[in-house]
Amino acid sequence: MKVSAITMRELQIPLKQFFETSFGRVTHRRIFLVTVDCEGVEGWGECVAGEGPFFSYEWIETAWVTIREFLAPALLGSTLEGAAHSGRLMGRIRGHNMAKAGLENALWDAEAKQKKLPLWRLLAGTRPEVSSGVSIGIQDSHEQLLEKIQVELDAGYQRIKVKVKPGWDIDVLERIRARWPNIPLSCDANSAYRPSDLERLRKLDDFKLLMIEQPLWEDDIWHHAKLQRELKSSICLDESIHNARDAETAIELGACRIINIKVGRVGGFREAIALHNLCQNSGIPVWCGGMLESGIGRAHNIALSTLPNFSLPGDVSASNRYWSEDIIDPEIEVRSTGTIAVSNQAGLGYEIKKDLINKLTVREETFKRRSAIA
Ligand code: OSB
Ligand code: MG
Repeated sequence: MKVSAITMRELQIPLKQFFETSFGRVTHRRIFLVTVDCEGVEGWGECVAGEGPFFSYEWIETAWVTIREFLAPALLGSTLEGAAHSGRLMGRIRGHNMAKAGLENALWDAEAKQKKLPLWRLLAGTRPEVSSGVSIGIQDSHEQLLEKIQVELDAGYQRIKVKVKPGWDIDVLERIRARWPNIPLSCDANSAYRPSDLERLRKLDDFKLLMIEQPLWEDDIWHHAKLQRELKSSICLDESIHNARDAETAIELGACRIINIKVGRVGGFREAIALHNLCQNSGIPVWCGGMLESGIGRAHNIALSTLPNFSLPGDVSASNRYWSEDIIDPEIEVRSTGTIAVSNQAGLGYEIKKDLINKLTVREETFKRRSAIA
């Protein structure tokens, strides 16, 4: 496949409801779409970098300039055996995994379309449907949170994850467990605790949680290993894992028993699959994380979730939880069994609503071989 053009688009879309984590609240998403043109076949990707450098150092502006200045020039005009080979061309650029993943995943979509295969088949997925859970942000009151949980349980979601931070944790979990003693429940701290919070973390340990996600620093593995020894609950790492080697380190040190795979965080499908395989061979279950994606990133996440070791429900849920109208057709829907059926159409498996995308676009840049055209 030959890469003849790359287009970046920023869309601004309001969330139906704000999403708050320990690192802040977002009310509008800046959605960053990447399109590649490969011999007339268009592939779509989404760069999941956030509105600011809070989840990780990457954010939309660093991703935008890194693609413009380094990653797009590395790919343009090149002939690739397949999307999996794009990483080698981008390898000289250190870090910036979300920027790389936006491009690589667009190439996977193009390759799947060229081969007339559903993307999940090209990734060697095995499941015709994937299990869906929800991630519920910090709310203004306990009552609001309980109401939201009720709505999601009624919709059939297989697992509830709540965001926690010191002060929005023990009381919240007490209220939840008082009402639903046995639902599959987990919590995600997004690095809000320190080892000195051990007594508080021991209290979280008493709520029969499926896992405690990323309690400590976003760049730490060692202290998570020390903490895991102190807790009954499984630690799940998210922010700390950027590639299969990080996972190897974490598993060997005993820093977690579960890993959340986000294809953006690890730099694309090639590395996500390597990480998945490593975990599978080490007996570590994985699940697919979410980054408040539009339908395009969501479709990529669904395809990835069809791999066999995605044995826990992911944070990939229905479009209508986030958007009044999604940019793909049909929108992502979750059945009353808490599962998402996988599309068997070629590529991503969904139609792209170009008119809606044009309406929501606030900036756009296209690069063709050699010269950049704004
Ligand atoms: O840590 O999993 C996270 C959203 C933004 C940044 C980080 C995270 C999240 C979520 C939301 O938990 C998952 C989703 O519904 O997309
Ligand atoms: Mg997380």
